[in-house]
Amino acid sequence: MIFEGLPTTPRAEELLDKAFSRAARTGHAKSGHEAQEAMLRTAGNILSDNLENVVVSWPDFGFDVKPFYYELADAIVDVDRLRQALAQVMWASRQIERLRDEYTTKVRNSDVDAAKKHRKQAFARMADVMDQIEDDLRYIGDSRDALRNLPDIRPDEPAVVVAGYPNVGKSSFVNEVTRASNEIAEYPFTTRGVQVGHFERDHVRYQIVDTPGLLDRPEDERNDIERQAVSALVHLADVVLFVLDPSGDCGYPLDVQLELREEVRALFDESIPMHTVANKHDRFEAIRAEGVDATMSVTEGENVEEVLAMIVDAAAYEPDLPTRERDGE
Ligand SMILES: Nc1nc2c(ncn2[C@@H]2O[C@H](COP(=O)(O)OP(=O)(O)OP(=O)(O)O)[C@@H](O)[C@H]2O)c(=O)[nH]1
Ligand SMILES: [Mg+2]
Repeated sequence: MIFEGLPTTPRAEELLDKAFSRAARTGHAKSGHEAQEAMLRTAGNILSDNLENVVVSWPDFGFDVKPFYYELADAIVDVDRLRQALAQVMWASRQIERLRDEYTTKVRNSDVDAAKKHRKQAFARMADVMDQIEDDLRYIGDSRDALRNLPDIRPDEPAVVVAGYPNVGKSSFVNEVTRASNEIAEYPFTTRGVQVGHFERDHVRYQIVDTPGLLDRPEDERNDIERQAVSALVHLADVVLFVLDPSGDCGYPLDVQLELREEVRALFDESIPMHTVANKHDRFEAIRAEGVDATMSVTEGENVEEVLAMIVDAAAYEPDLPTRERDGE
């Protein structure tokens, strides 16, 4: 995952403290012009190097970040704002280098008292620059914290998106089929998160996405983040599994659940297959609804494997095979 290794972002205050206290130590070890010059160089270098490191630790959103990840990232943070913040921090790094060089010349060309004044003025101006990017550093730090924990969603791996009203058994199903891989990652799209798990069939790794409270609401009740999350999911899905609970234990009558199914169907491209499974078969006899592809009971372990086989078939994933060299080449 491209955002995984991002280091913590220092705060402006923190960097200033570090730069000025190291500078003071360097200054103590010397005297006269030399002390002032060494202080300038130390503080200037620490600030500009640390700021530059913040920026270069990020992938370049214009080049290195694939559209899919860009969209995911943009669902969680404002990528434009983040890119602006990174540009500001780069500017600050250069600005502090310029101040370092400008004042080094001044310090060298003046008497000791004036040299000290110049050095102090340089520090004040460096602190000003740091003040100007205080919010940018905070935004970068918050973005890093939010993006670092994105689970490894891979656009090139087949993905099953599981939808349906609350309490119908979506998580029960996802937990059951991902038990072997024993890892489900949280994705902070919504207040309740989106979970991504994996399972393997015929040596192909599938992603299965649990979407509590995300797809079970009308479009106009979603906030911006949720809308973008839905849009990312819509692009990711290779197959949708819609889970019904005909027993009504979940608290939603069957006709209401079927209405939601239509809404979910409309969200995804027509080319994306959607299958409907009626869960909690231990709690109802027969289901009278159109377009139900299977029944199962996750808690009783009834038909779960078959439902999985059905969606794997629907995803019809063909791993890329190495293309054979043509004759005559
Ligand atoms: N009787 C019965 N209960 C089930 C079955 N599958 C799930 N449940 C129960 O239904 C309840 C809700 O299941 P969850 O898997 O949490 O439902 P969910 O769709 O993930 O719900 P949200 O996360 O709120 O959207 C739990 O108490 C499950 O134990 C089933 O096949 N039969
Ligand atoms: Mg759940």
